[in-house]
Formats: sequence, structure tokens, C-alpha cells
Amino acid sequence: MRGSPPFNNVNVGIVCYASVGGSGVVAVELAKCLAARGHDAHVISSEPPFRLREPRPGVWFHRVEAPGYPLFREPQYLLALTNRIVELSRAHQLDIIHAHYAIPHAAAAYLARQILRMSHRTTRLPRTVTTLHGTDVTIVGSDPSYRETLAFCIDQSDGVTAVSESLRADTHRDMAVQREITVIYNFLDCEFYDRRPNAALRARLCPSGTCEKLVVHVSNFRPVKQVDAVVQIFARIRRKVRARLVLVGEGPESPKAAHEIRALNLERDVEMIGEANDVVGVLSIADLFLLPSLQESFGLAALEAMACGVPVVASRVGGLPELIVDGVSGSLHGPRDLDGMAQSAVDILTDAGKHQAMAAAARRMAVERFGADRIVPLYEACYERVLAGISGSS
Ligand code: GMT
Repeated sequence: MRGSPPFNNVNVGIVCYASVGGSGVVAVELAKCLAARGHDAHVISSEPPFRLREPRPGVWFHRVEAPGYPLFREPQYLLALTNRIVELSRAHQLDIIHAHYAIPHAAAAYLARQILRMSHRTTRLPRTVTTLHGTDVTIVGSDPSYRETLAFCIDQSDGVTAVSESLRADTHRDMAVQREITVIYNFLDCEFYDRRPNAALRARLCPSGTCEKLVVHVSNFRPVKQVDAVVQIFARIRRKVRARLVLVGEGPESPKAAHEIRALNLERDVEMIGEANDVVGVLSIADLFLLPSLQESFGLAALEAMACGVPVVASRVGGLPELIVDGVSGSLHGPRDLDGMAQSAVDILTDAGKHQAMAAAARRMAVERFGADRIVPLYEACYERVLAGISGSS
């Protein structure tokens, strides 16, 4: 087997989910940034992730097929993914297999490495890195049905990263993971995520005469996002401010949100626009972003809003306090404190000076603390340590 390659051209297999969700977004953005920095990034998923529709030099997509058989009630995705990682490792001499979201990607990476280790056909044995994103630990992964196997696979990774200090602590506490975990915050390309005012879109979503302020929420509408609470907070805001609410995204809680809108008689003030191709366009015309989640290990949607100069009113849970500075770039409250969130929203929306200062702080912090230029080198450093055989990734 060959030794470690020079660090300026690393072949990375990036395993991620293709569905709309922050972990897939981060994985694909990382692939693009790594390719731009001279590496080769092989994205491995069940279908092309939605941020990878356009071809990019240095980024390849590899589909995982999990063929069915009448005997199986469940698709055998873990086996198919493991097999695909083994094939791709051989074909592309992968140096690193980087699993984004531990379930089941950390297990597939572990199994693939074991297979490659035992095979006489292996000429390069890849190292494995697992990035923990949130519910792979906090809600799903720590469930007794998964915990022991998942903790084992995370511990077997050559490097482990988590997207916030909060998630690192949760992983050690709830999963009893022993391995050292490096915190690497999520990031954005802040040249792409920047405010681009669009008067026509603003006039459509917040027509002057009936609307003065635009409040936005973006999520995948799962229970953890409390989308019904978004509507309830907005109802309180609407009593004091001529505002409209735009809900972007869809998911299992979409019917509940629609029901809440009808129940509170807000049909004329709330629009559900479904999944938007141009999230930056919608955020660019927003005055405030609401994220009252029950749990959020990082809150990538809040960072997207901040990068577009939008103050965020959110729950004080998980990694959100590491992202949003209370009173500076937004406001934080307990996840059930809907009155507190509504009051803060009204304060921000009705005080132009405060709004302007928070919007500027949000943008500045997004660029300075969570810009791709700052964060991507931390992943490169993690790869470098792992390739050098340094145990753990710190
Ligand atoms: O929430 C999930 O189950 C999915 C996951 C995802 O793929 O979007 O979300 C988590 O990872 C994101 C990217 O790192 C974070 O921004 C989200 O905060 C995190 N979600 C939760 O912790 C609920």
C-alpha cells in the first residue's frame, strides 16, 4: 500500500444525504470548496444532492443503488453504500472517506475500511472522518435502538468533527463516545449568500399598502422545527406590526402549519411558498427570520439568514447560542417562550436603528466567523492530521 499523498491534492469521498437538509448542503458546499482548492471531491449519495445540479470541475457524483427483492421489506442501503465506497476507493484511490451524518454513513465508512484493509486488491487504504450534524446524535442516534453500534462506528473513525460545541458535548454525554471530537462550525460561501434586494419579489410577497415588514421562516417542516409556533409567534407580531410571514420549505408538519394559519385567521398574512430554488432571493427581502426549534445543533438556515443581513429570533437551544449573539445579531428565548420571541421580534421590527445594527452585525458575524474561507481550511487541517496518522482529529 502507498503512503500518504502530498496534501495539495487529496481524493475525498464525501458521503451524504441528497434530501433537502443542512448536512447535505454542508457536504456539497465542502466538496465544491475543496475542489476549488485543488482537491478531488467524490460525492456519494442515493441521488444528486439538490445543491449539485450544476457540474463543477473537481467534483464528481456517484450514485448508490440499493436494488430491491420481494423478500425484503426494507431497502439494503447500508450494504449498497458500503459496497459503493469500496468500489470507489479502489477506482479513485480515495485518501479520505468523509461521512456527513453518522447514520448510517459512519457505519458504511467503517465497514468499507475493514473490507479494504483485508483485501489483497487494496493499494491505498483510505482514512475515515465522520462529521456529526445533530439528530444523528441528539434525537435519532442516542435512541437505544441505534446507540451502541453508532457509538462504536463513530469511535472507529480516524477523525470526528461536530458542527458545534453543544453537539460535541451531547455526543460525549449521550452516546458515551470516547474519541476526541473537533468542533468545525458550519459555513457558507458568503459571496453567494449576500443580500441582493429584489423590489419585484418584495412587492409580490410584501405589497406596500398591506405589508410593511416581512418575516421569513425556512425549514424542512419536521416536528423539531415547531412550525406551528412560528405561526403563533407571527400572530402575536401581527397584532402590533403590519407584517406578512413567508414560510419556505415543506415536510411532515406542512398540514399542521396550514391548519394553524386557518385557525388563527391569518390566510391573508401568511404565505406558504414550498421549497424555493432561490432561498437567497427570499432572504434578501426579509426583515426578520424566525427559528423557534426545539433542538438545533447548529441552525444552518439561521446562518443563511444572517449572511443575507437578516436578524434572527430563535430558541436558546443546542448550537444556536454559538451562532446568534443575543441582543447583537438577533434574540434568543426558551423554545416555548412564544411571547418573548414575539416581543423581541416587534422590538426589532419597530426600531429602525436597532434593526439596522442587528442586520449589519448578523452579516459581519456570518462572514467573519462562518465564512468558507475561514472554515474550509479547518477541514483540510483535519484531513492532514488524519492522513498523518495522528489519533483523533484535534
Ligand atoms: O435535523 C436533521 O435531522 C437533519 C440535519 C440536516 O441534515 O439538516 O440537521 C442538522 O444538521 C444541520 C447541518 O449541520 C444543522 O444546521 C441542524 O441544526 C441540525 N438539526 C438539528 O439539530 C435538529
